[in-house]
Amino acid sequence: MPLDPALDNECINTLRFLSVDAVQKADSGHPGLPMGAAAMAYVLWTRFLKYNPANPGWFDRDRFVLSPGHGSMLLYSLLHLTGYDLPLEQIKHFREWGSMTPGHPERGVAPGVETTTGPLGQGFGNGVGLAMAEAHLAACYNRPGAEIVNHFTYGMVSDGDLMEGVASEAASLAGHLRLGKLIYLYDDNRVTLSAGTDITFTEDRARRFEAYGWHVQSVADGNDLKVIDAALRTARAETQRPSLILARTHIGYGAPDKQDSFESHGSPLGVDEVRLAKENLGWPTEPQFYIPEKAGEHFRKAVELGKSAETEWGERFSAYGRAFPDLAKTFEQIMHGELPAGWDKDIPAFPADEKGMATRVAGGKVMNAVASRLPALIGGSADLNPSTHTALSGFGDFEPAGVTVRDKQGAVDGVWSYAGRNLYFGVREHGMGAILNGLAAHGGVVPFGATFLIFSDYMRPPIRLAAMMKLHVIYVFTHDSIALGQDGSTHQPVEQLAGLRAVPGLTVIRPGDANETAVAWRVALEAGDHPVALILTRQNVPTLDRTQCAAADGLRRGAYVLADAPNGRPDIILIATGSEVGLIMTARQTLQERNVMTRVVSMPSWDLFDAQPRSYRDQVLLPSVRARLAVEAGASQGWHRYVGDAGDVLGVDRFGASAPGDVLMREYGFTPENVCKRVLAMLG
Ligand SMILES: Cc1ncc(C[n+]2csc(CCOP(=O)(O)OP(=O)(O)O)c2C)c(N)n1
Repeated sequence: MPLDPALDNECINTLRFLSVDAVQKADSGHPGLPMGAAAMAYVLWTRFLKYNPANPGWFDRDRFVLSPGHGSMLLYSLLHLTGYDLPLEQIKHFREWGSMTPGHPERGVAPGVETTTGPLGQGFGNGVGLAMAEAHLAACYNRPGAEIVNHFTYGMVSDGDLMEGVASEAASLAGHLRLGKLIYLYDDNRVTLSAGTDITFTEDRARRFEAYGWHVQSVADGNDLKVIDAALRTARAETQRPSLILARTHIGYGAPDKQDSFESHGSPLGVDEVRLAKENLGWPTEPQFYIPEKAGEHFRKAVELGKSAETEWGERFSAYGRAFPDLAKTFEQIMHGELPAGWDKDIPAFPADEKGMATRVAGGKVMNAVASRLPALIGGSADLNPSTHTALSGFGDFEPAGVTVRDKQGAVDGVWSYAGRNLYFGVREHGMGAILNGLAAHGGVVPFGATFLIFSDYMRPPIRLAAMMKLHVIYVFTHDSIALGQDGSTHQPVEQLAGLRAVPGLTVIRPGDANETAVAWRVALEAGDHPVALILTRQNVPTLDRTQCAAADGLRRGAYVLADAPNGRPDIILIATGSEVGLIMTARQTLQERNVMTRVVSMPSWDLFDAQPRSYRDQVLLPSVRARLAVEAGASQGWHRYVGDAGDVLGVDRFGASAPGDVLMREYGFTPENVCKRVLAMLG
């Protein structure tokens, strides 16, 4: 590309002032970052990034994540100028009701936004997941001379991102994994929302990232296009380490009174300062939203470039399809997120068994039964494989190949490379959550991540983002109640179920026995466009005799009548989830002997139940039967919605304690006797 410094400068100022004008018009937003980081964004987007504005979903595009989402106007300006379907009108309606330009970039709202960012640090983690997905798919599907997966993951990260712990977790893992195609530009402007970093953040960032195993470069002037260009080239050539380019920039660049001040971070510059900034950088003060013709044309070359890049890829993919028809078919399937025919053929049916099986164990069996037919399923735990039972046996370890590893204890076997389907997140739940989002956002993989339910608290930010982004992520949360026992109250979840159920768009399922667990996994794998959390027990629960009660498939509707009063007219409805289903089934026997007729409802998922038509919900929770008892070893919050004001809840509304699980369950009242007592009290 011929060098034309005047044109470059015009393009960069176009980015700056589109952003500044939009923030000013909205009277809200963050002008400082776009002004300071426009130059490096320009270099990346016009010289390196591979994308097709006409098809934002093109599978082999490079991914770009703007981790400091508050700089959204920079991204919107880039998307508009390079020809994405984001009209100037949308820029003019930045932050307005119904616009495609919300305050922080949201996946699915403006085309070209890969992940929803704003909570600092999350985007950093997403990028690691995106790069892991690329590495995995490349290892599985590329063949010598036939590379159908070959793209970079770029990101812009800020001081705030690097301060947040989640970025440290993700950076540590990315360094270990040697993700050479992950490249971050660090907007090193040394100013945050309310302060200079001199009073908050003085560690040596370059050495910190070197210690993580990253390839680190420093650029003294973030407006020096030549140096940025060279640094990006060097980063791309480094295949063994992720790259961080620390580019010294100036927040609010060009604003005479606000450059380098936190005042330019999160408020409009003000009409006068906008005028002064434009004058200072030689920009016409009018009209607003000015796009010089030549700059516009230059940015729009991306349309043609993108089209030919995708066409060329399409031809390569056709040739690949001729050479490797089976692989190509599988690739098409995973790319479109389709489940292959017969994927669930090998899911076991578990025989009735009084002693039973922990649902975490049943879950592990189901995952392993489907794994060979579902190549997209990949995942792992935060250092808890022996406890969560989530290893995919024989499906290999996702690790950099060719590295000598002294101690492979804990590995699963099979390949030792990016083709491995077992991910090792280490003790990094928060990072795991953000990485899972990146994996799912990439597409081509269905990621799962496992830990103890109590530590889902460490993952709440990415979980709510997964739900917001409608990402198909599967969480496996085991050790789901006080019944986990002697690890004590620090490890015993109480309020976590209620907290997860409160997340809009997250399906939470707490299956009652092995067969419900199998159905829960089916629901999770079929979910497609939203996250699902499976809540599983540590302890054994009886595997119900399905010849004596309803089929486990009822789980699909969230709640179902497991066993009914003989005459269909119960005195009371007993409702439970998970490990408490077996308990109310036992209590039912005793009550029946005392002439109390019960209906037993298994209610593994509020979300699935709430989505049913009223008629079905009324069939299950008969409106005429107001005596209802819900039994769940978790916070009672929310249950009154189902038991009504005449009902009762046997829950856990205090912290647990350290003792054997069965002792705790007894002490907390989870016994058939206590259930009967509560029922009899209710019925007077
Ligand atoms: C997790 C999280 N905490 C707090 C905030 C509020 N916040 C938005 S931007 C910001 C500081 C930004 O500093 P930096 O990342 O350096 O961005 P810059 O000021 O350079 O634009 C803060 C604290 C946030 N978005 N996310």
